Amino acid sequence: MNRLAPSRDRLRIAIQKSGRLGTPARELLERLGLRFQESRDCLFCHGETAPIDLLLVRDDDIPGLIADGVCDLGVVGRNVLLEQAGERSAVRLPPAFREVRALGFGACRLSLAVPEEQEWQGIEQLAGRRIATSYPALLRAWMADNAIQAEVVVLSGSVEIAPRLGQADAICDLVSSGATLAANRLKAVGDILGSEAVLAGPAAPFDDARAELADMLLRRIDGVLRIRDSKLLLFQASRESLPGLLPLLPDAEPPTICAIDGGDTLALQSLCHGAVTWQRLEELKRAGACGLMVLPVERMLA
Ligand code: PRT
Ligand code: ZN
Repeated sequence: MNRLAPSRDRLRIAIQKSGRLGTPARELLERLGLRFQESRDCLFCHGETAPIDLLLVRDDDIPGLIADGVCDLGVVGRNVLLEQAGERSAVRLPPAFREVRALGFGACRLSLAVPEEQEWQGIEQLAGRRIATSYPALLRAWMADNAIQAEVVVLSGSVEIAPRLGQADAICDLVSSGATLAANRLKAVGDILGSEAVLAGPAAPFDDARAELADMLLRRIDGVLRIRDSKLLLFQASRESLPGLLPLLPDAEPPTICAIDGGDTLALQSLCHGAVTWQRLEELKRAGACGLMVLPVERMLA
């Protein structure tokens, strides 16, 4: 049952109110050209630039809000989305949400870790042990896939401290830099999921005006993702140095080339998707490029 009547001609996106994904999700929406009316404690922000409204919530609520039709799309960690999908399937509920796009921020891993001093020979060592986690559905699915029978100790937080408190022999928790594991004298021994922020949507497609709005949003997201780390590289070179230069362009689209100075000198411009480092510029210079310039790409419409 929907708790709020869904508005069929406006799209509603949920993002984390605070926490790790809140700010990057807002920055993404801003880059998509979306602005919202805001008041400080407001959880619902009316869209000013498009019929797309914003809901500010806890990340754990996002999959359920999509399942209930309260919101249409949400930005949430893949770990949360898949955990809740696993919980639904364990009680034989049909799939209600799915990952629509990986968004390239909030990267982390759901990892298994054991005390540093423990010798590690392989995952068989986990058999019969207690593993503490906040992600029981994902852990159980991984255990089933790997034929490991262990006791799952479900904790809602402070998972890393469980081995030292004698609550568990190993843990399964999110890791990004690894500093928290190290601070708790644990070592990662394997990943069960690679995660990042994703755009989540309902399992079934929209059948009203929201379909077009969602398509428009996805086109803009794809444009933003495509140019996220892209740079425009401009330089000049002689015609004969061209074959040596082209392989050095970092993950580049075919360059636009103009002949100048009567044809012997070329002016090149190339959209590079890889990092254009100082080192790479120096390599290009050694291979004959001059007047090298790297420019940020603001918007692109293919
Ligand atoms: O309040 P609300 O319920 O909305 O937020 P929350 O506290 O439940 O979530 P939050 O903001 O901590 O995380 C939101 C999402 O960010 C997660 O679901 C992940 O998808 C993603 N993310 C990315 C992370 C991390 N990196 C991360 N490092 N989420 C949590 N951590 C924690 C981890 O649990 C561990 O305690 O950070 C610690 C480890 O970090 P390192 O850098 O020391 O390895
Ligand atoms: Zn949460």
